[in-house]
Amino acid sequence: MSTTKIGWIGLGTMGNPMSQQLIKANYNVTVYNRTKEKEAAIKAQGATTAPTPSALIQQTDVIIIMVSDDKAIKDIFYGDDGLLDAKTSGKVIINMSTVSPAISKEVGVKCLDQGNHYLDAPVSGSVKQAQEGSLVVMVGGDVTAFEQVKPVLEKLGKLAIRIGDSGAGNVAKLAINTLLGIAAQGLAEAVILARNNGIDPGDLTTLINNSALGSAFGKIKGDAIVNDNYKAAFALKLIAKDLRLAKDIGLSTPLGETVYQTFQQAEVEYGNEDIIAIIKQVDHK
Ligand code: NA7
Repeated sequence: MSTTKIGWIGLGTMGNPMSQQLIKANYNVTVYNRTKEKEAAIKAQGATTAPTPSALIQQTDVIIIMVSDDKAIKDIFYGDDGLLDAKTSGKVIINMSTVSPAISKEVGVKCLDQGNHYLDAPVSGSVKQAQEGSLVVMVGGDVTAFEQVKPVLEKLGKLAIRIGDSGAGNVAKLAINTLLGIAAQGLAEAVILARNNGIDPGDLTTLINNSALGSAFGKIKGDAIVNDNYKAAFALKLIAKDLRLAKDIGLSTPLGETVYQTFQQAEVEYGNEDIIAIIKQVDHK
């Protein structure tokens, strides 16, 4: 068993399989989730639990956070019994959630004042990659802290690279997810154009997947369209959130603006469905 004690906060769609990877890799893992029922599965695999973020940081060395958004980060750091309440130093806190660069810079400074390091380390990849430990991890923050936790990050991802100072990981992630939104809407619009002119969507996606445009994303989402399966692997409301964050840091280009508008509108009706439910929004136009 590794001697590094891991504290894990956030057992949602991504956090649950990711934290399980660390148990499989023989780390000692302590978890905290706001909704306690979600702790049962990982407890059954050998994790212990902490009642609050403050208790969790005191018991562990490396704290990994995988929660929804900036609000969740604020609650976890600044809330009663939050991470910043603890009198403890020498820890590395890794925030793998997709949040704004601004919140990372803000809590990064607070962590340093506390005597701890903060890294922003969002991931590219979905549930399948989380289960396989094959995510792509992009890190912003202190070089030495990054080198210290790199072996842990490499259990979660096939690639973990530091790309700059605090907030840099968040910026890279927002750029990638802008491309993701454009790819989803682009695939949806191509299928609609073909279908409206008598081409079977399954035939079109087969052609796309065997062309130079073929991709893992296109294959999975093309199958989802053909099978009319919009169960969220990556919830549409999350990409809508990411596009808002991207807009906050300057997204204003033609495709960026369009995809931003389309996803904000789609979120109202299809927010809890998968990102590729964007096809239902553009089909209504
Ligand atoms: P999920 O499945 O929606 O999970 C979200 C997690 O965040 C879950 O553990 C939530 O706890 C937790 N959460 C949300 N709000 C709060 C607050 N206010 N306080 C504490 N904990 C909170 O998201 P995913 O796993 O799909 O995605 C995680 C990130 O990766 C996200 O940034 C994506 O954009 C990418 P709960 O169980 O609801 O109590």
